[in-house]
Parts: sequence; C-alpha cells; structure tokens
Amino acid sequence: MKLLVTGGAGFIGGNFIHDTLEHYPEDTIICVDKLTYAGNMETLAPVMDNENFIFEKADIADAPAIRKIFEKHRPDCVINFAAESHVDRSIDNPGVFLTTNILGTQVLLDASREYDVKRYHQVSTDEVYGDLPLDRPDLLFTEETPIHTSSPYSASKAGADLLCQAYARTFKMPITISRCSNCYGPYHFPEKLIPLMLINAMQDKSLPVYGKGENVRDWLFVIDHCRAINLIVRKGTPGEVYNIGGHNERTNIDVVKTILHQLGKPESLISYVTDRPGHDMRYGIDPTKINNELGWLPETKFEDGLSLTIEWYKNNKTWWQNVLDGEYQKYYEKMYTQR
Ligand code: NAD
Ligand code: TDX
Repeated sequence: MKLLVTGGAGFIGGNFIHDTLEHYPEDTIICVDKLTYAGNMETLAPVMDNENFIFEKADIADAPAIRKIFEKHRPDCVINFAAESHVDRSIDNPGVFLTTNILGTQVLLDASREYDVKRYHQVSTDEVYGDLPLDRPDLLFTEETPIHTSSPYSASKAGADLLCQAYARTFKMPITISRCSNCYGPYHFPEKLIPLMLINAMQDKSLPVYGKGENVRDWLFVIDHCRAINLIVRKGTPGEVYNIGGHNERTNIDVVKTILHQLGKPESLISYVTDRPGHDMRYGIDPTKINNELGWLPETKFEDGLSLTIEWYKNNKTWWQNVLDGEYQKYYEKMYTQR
C-alpha cells in the first residue's frame, strides 16, 4: 500500500512513520509536511535512507502543491496528522489553526476525491467533545457524545472532523476518523505538558502548573495510538468514528509529581501559575468500540511508558536542545514570564 502521511515531521506522525515502516515493510510512505516550528527533520532522520520512504515539503492548505503531490505519487491511503496542535498557541493566535486544520483538511479531501484514494483517515482528537466534570468519574466520551468545543484549537479540529463526515456522506468517500486522548512519548515537542515538565526538571527549572493542577487528562503511549490508526485504516469500516484511549486518567499534578519522583528531583520545583483560559476540566475516553470491533488494546502501562519517555529525553538531549535553541525561547518568555 502507498500511504500519504501528512504532519510526519511532528510528534505522532513521526512515531507513526517509524513504527509503520518497521511493521509493514511492504508499504511505501510519502510524508508531506510544511515543517512549521513543530516539524523537525531530526525526527525523520532514522528513516530518511529507507527506500520505502519519501519526503515532500508542502503546506496541506496549498491546493496546487497538494494536487501535484497526488498526481506524482497516486497514494492508496491518506492519513492526515498535520495540524496546528497546541491549545495555548490557539488562544494566542487562532487564525493559522483555521487555515491549517480546516482548510488544509478540505484541500486533502478534495485531492483524495479527485484521485480516488481507497481510504482517507482523519486524525481528530477527544477535545472535540469538550470536557467532563471532575465529580462524575462514571461519565466517559463515546463516539455518540455531542461535539462541544472549548478552545480555538478544538473548534478547528471539530470543523475538520465534521467536514470529513460531510464528505463521507455527500460524496460517498471511504473516510474514517479517530479521536484519541492525550499522547506522550519520544519526539514530543517541549511545549506540551509532559516533555515541558521533564525538560524543565532535568534543568532544575521551575515547573509551571496551571491553576491548581487538578485538571484530568487520559494519557496514552504514542505507539499505542499509532497501532490503533494502522488497524483502523486496514480493518476499520469506512464512515465510522473510533475513539482511542486506555482508561488512564491522571490529574496534572499527579503526572508532574510522578515525573519529579522518577527523576529524583524535589517537589519544590513546582510553581502554580495562572490558569489557561477556558481550561477543559477532564477528558475520559470510552474505547469499547475499537476494542470490540478491531480488537485494539493499549500495550504500554503509564509507568512503563513514562520511564521509557524519560530515558529517551535523557539519551536524546541534542534533539530537544536544538528545539530549545530556536524560536522556542521567545515563545516560552511570552507564555510563562510573569504568568
Ligand atoms: P505536532 O504539533 O507535534 O506536529 C504537527 C506536524 O504537522 C508538524 O510536523 C508540522 O510541521 C506539521 N504541519 C503543521 N501545519 C502544517 C501544514 N499547514 N501543512 C503541512 N504540515 C503541517 O502535533 P502532534 O501532537 O503530533 O499531533 C498530530 C495530530 O494528532 C494532530 O492532528 C492533533 O490534532 C492530533 N492529536 C494529538 C494528540 C496529542 O496528544 N498530541 C491527541 C489526539 C489527537
Ligand atoms: O505548562 C503547562 N502547564 C500545565 O499545567 C502546560 C503546557 C500544560 N498544562 C496543563 C494543561 C492541560 O490540563 O496540562 C494539561 C495538558 O496540556 P497540553 O500538554 O497542552 O495538552 P492538552 O491541552 O490536553 O491537549 C493535548 O491533547 C489533545 C494536545 O496538545 C492536543 O493536540 C490533543 O488534541
């Protein structure tokens, strides 16, 4: 199969490419990435010499460029990971989220329709469901939970998700959608909670916890997310939405303390800072459908995945130090100084 994977120089797309080339050696992957601040060619360095891998630098919202790539490679399957993915940045500057996440998806859908791809898969998110209350642990997001968004990021992802459903119905396109919970693992950009806290703790810098740290996220090791997507595109039913999550809910403060504990650093590094506006309280995924229909189950326990992730960041300092050296410093000052 020829897979066109967008956003492969980012966190989840990069892990997906590594894992897929290893486990499906008969497949070819064409990675399309604009290389924004979040795209990193060092993430793709381990596969650049693989004869089943091709890299194309392009913006998914640039219709002529995308059409050219489809004409050249004629993919069987398109998997759209490319997105502006950080909630805090979407609060600071929503515009680019709409362009990439919604218009970019439309461009990919149009090209997939024109070139008759056999499967288009949209990597959506559990954030399209909004949030759940802290005092109702019995409530979980199912695929039937109404879309109800909180941030410009989640609204833009919901727009893309709904557009995919509209194309599936109107144009009878073979589209699947996955909505996954928070992922963590190697190659995660340092702006997100786990890598940010890990890298700051390793450097004895303060750990900025929003509000009281009581918000809950449902954490999944990134490779478990990648394997679920491979199952969906190969065995999932067109037209269906699949939730992905592993029943692993933790408060942010619990996650931060676990990281400090594993690194042998003191809790005095924690600093409570001004909360995120519109901060979603709790996410909790019900993964019954993907368990029942495709037999997917997460393979990595949180403690094991976190240890593996910590080891990776300890052993790959050049990867994250190069990221910290660039524009990231300006972002960090803007977001965190005097917060
Ligand atoms: P990321 O920010 O690490 O990577 C995004 C990648 O997309 C980067 O390589 C970037 O260069 C590329 N990109 C951005 N704009 C582009 C454009 N206009 N054209 C082409 N490429 C562009 O994101 P991530 O955390 O790997 O998330 C990947 C996908 O998974 C996103 O769609 C996100 O919404 C979704 N998701 C993420 C999580 C999570 O916990 N990280 C959970 C559920 C769903
Ligand atoms: O410095 C911080 N301090 C803090 O307390 C940061 C960056 C985050 N937080 C909190 C906010 C959230 O409650 O940690 C939690 C996780 O934050 P993020 O890592 O920014 O993730 P989240 O907002 O939950 O969104 C993530 O999961 C769903 C991804 O970034 C999205 O792309 C995905 O769709």
